[in-house]
Amino acid sequence: MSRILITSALPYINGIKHLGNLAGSMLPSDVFARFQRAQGHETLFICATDEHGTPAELAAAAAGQDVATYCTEQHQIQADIAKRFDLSFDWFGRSSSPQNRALTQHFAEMLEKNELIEERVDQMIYSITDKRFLPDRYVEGTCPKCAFEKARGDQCDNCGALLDPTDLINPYSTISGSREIEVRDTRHLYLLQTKMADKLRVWIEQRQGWPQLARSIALKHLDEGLIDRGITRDLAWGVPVARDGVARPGFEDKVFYVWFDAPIEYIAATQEWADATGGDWRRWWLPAKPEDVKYVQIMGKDNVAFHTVSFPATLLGSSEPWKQVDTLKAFNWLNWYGGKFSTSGRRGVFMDAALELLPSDLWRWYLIANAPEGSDTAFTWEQFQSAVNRDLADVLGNFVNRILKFNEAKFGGVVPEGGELGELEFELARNLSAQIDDIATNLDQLEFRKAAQGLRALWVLGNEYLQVAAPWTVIKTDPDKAAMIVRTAINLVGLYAKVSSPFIPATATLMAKAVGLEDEKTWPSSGQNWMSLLLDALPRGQAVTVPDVLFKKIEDEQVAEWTARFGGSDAA
Ligand code: B3M
Ligand code: ZN
Repeated sequence: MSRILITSALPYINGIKHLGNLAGSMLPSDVFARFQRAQGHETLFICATDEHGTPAELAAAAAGQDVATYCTEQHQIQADIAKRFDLSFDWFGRSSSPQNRALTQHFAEMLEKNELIEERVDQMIYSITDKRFLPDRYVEGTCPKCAFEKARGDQCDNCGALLDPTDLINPYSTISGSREIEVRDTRHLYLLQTKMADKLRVWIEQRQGWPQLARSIALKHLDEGLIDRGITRDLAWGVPVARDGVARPGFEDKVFYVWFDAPIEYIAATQEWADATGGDWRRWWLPAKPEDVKYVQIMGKDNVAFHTVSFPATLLGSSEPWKQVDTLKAFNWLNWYGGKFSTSGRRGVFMDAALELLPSDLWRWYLIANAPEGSDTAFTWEQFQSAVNRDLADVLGNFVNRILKFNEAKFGGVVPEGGELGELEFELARNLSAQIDDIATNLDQLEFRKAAQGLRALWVLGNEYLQVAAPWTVIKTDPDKAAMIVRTAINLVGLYAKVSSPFIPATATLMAKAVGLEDEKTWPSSGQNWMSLLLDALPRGQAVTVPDVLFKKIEDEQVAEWTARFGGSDAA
C-alpha cells in the first residue's frame, strides 16, 4: 500500500486569500487528505506560503514594511486562518526558509552540472524613472497574444500565456506608472527547457491518472513549443544566486525567479516538517521505489504549466531520483458573480471576512459542493444560502436534531435497547453501503462535486428512512420496534459523522460527541457484519446528548445585507 503525499498550490504571501483561492487548491487538498487518513493511509499533506518575487515586494511596499517583516507577519496570519478553516496541513511552511534556499541552490547546481543552465545576456525592461529593472509584475502592458491591456510581465491573466516583460506591448512601470522605459542588457541564468522537450513529452504521455484539464494544458504548452526560461531576476528579495554562501560573480544583486523556487518549496517544506518533528523527508521525496508514494498535486488551472513543464524539468534535469507527481488535479475559476475575485480590488469575500460571518463548515460545504471542476463557476449569495439552508440545515441538521430530541424525550437520552433490525433496515444498510462506496470512489478520483452530491444523498437516505419508519407513530403500539428505529437513526448520526468528516470536520466532531462516538475520523468499514457495523455499532445504553442546532439557516435579510456590503451584483 503506497503512502499518500499531497501538496496544495502555495498561496502567495501578498495578503489574505479569497474564497476562489481556497476552493481551487487548499480546501480540496484538505478534503482529500482527511479522506486518505480516514481510510488508514499514511498521508503527508504539505502547504506553505509562497513568499518570493514581485508580489511579495509590491505588497510589502504598499504596507510600508520591509519585505522580510511583512512576510513573517503575513505567514502567521495565513497560518491562523488556515487553522480556523480546519485545513489539516501536516506542515505549513515558508518558501523563504533556509531549507528552501539550500535546496533551490542545489537544484541550480545540479542543472548546471548537467548542462541545462546557461548564462545569457538578456534585454530587460529598465525604468528610468524608478532607476531599476522591472521584472515580472513590476511591469504591465498589452498581451501580444490576446491584446488584453493589463497583462503582467510574467503571465497574462486573460489568456494564461506565460510572458517575458519584453513581450508586452506598451509597457509601463507598476511602481510609478511611468512609461519612461528602455531595454537594457542584464545577465541571467536560463533553464534550457528546449533541450528537455522530448524527455518531457515522453514523461507527460506516460502519466496515468492525470485528469483531462491538467493533461490538455500540459500538452498545449509542449505543442506550442517550449522555450528556455530565465530563472533569475534583478531583485533583492529571494533565493540568492550563490553556492556555499558565495554569490555567483555578476549575480550579486540577483535572485532566483519565484517560480523556480516555489515548487521546490514542496520538498523544502517537507524538510522543514522533518526538522521540526523528526520525520523522514527522504521517504516521501526519494522513496526506494517511486510507487511507494502516490503523489497528488492540487492547484488552479493557471498554475498547471509550471507544474507540468517547469517543475518536472527541474526535477528530471537534476538527474536525481526525485518523486514526481502521479495525479495532478486542476480547478477552473470560482468567479465572483460575473467577474473575478480580485485581491488588489478587494472584490469578493476573503477568508478572514468569511469566518467573521459564518462558521467554516458552511463555506467548506458550499465550496466543495460547487467546486469549479468542469468549468468556471460563480459564487452568488443566493446559491450559498440555498446550499446552507437546503443541504445542511434541512437535510443533515434537521435529521440529527429531530432524532436526538425524540430520543431524549422518549428513551432518556441513551442508545435504546430492544427490538431487532428488520427488512426496512436491511434495505437501508444496502443503500448506505453502496452510497458510501460511491463517495469513496469519487474522492479517490478527486471528483469533489460528485462526492459532495453523494454525501448529500447519504443524508437524504436517513430522512427517507425516518419518514417511512415513523418512530413517533410506532412508539404508540410497538415501543420495542420504536427503540430499534431510534437506535438505528442514532447510529446513522455516527455514520454521518464519519463520512462527513473530510468535508465538514467541525460539525462531524459535534455529531460524534453527541452520540458518544470516538473515532469519527475513521472511514466506516464494510467488512463482515456490515449491516450491524453500519446500523448497530454504538453500545446500547450509552449516553446520547442533543447538540445545539447544527446549522442556523441564512435569512433573506442577511443575504441582502451581505450583498450590499460585499458587492455581488453582476455589475459590481
Ligand atoms: N503562489 C500562484 C498562485 O497562488 C503560486 C502558486 C505556487 S505553487 C508552487 O496562484
Ligand atoms: Zn493574453
